[in-house]
Amino acid sequence: MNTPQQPAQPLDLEHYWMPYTNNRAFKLSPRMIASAEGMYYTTVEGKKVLDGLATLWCVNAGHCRPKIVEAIRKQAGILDFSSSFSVGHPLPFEVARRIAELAPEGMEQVFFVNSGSEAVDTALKIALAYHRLKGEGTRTRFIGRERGYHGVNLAGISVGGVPANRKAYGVMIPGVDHLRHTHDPARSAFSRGQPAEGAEFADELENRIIPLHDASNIAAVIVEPVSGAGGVLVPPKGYLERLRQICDKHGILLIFDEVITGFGRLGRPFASEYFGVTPDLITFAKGITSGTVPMGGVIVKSGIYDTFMQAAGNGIDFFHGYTYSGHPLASAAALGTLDTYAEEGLLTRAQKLAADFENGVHAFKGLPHVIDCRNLGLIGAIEFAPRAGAPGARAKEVFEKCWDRGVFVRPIGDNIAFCPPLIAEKKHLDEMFSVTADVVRGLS
Ligand code: PXG
Repeated sequence: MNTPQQPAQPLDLEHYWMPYTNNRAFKLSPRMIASAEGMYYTTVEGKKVLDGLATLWCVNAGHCRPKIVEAIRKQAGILDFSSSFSVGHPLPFEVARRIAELAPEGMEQVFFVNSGSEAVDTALKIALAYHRLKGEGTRTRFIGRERGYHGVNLAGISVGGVPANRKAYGVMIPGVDHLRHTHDPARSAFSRGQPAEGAEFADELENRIIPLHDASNIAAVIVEPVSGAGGVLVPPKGYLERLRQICDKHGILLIFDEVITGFGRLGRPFASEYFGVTPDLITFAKGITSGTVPMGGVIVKSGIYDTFMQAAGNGIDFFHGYTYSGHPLASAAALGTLDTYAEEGLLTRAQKLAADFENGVHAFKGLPHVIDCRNLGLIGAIEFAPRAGAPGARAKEVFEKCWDRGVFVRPIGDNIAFCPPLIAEKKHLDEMFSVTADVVRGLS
């Protein structure tokens, strides 16, 4: 049992500007978590709340798992910090080796950062520098996708396609175009798993975007294999394969942003393996440490790494890196997490739960206002018809009422997303879905 730290005096909420939060509403009526264990949080009032979103799509091993906690504790007393700039320490080398073992064949090198947003900007910079080293320095454009979420840094929101994340920030980085999203409720609502229709959405790359910009100006295409924060959009069958073929044909790098799908979400270590499509770069974060200590990274095809090494002569090969790249505590947390995943078979466990999860998601069909149910592996969403004049209100109400009844799920626009830790058992799925369904039945 974890004993939460109690503040010395009543909390002053005034000074912390919370991210992605309605600060005024929160501070009037805070939802405050004191501790967590396994599948559950405990609030400061002592209420248990089932974590139906692996917190923010990251706590894949569940909360406060002993091996991970112990690895972090121990490392803090051995080597608190040492950088990776020209001097090193052993841990990130070992983490990189373990990740390369899990990654698709031919993707052997890992560059570490501290978040998904940094991973995305790093991958885009690798793409630019790579083409320049190959003598194709005109390849400077990036192609993202509508409803894509690639973090919050300026390059990430530029290739991203969530309007609210872009609206306040002007032109962002130039030279970006977007594929259309793959959400197609007219043909594909209530698809179980991958929609059968829609592979041809990928053809827009070849039919519109490449003719418009010319392939010689395009560095990379970046997509989430399954988009998460954009509302859980599952790729149509054949879509990712088509993107891969078109990129190959035109010398364009393909980046899979696996910040959510990495580390077991679809029942394989990476979604790339699940779909049988190998990108040139994979971004990851979240699940690498099961959310415990910030860490992210980019896995690259060996040919890309080799290009940098060959071109560098005696100098630095990549003018990029963060003070905390390969941080000892994050690396220790990653090793504890990877051990936990291996010992408990968590990176393939979603396969066992996927059928129950799919049935649970699709049991919402027919409930009030539900216009779509989507799922793959252990990620899913239900979508409501927007309330007249108040888009997003239904999902927000479901989130709040579920929280009050001890289940944490995430509202995204008019969607409710489900993404439980990979240690979930059927009883947890039942609890998550039955509480949510009860709340949905009462929706006006
Ligand atoms: N790429 C993807 C695919 C993500 O889901 C990031 C990059 C950025 O990661 P960092 O570590 O910089 O946050 C993410 C993060 C939501 C939500 O609204 C989703 C994320 C983060 C916070 C909220 O569901 N995904």
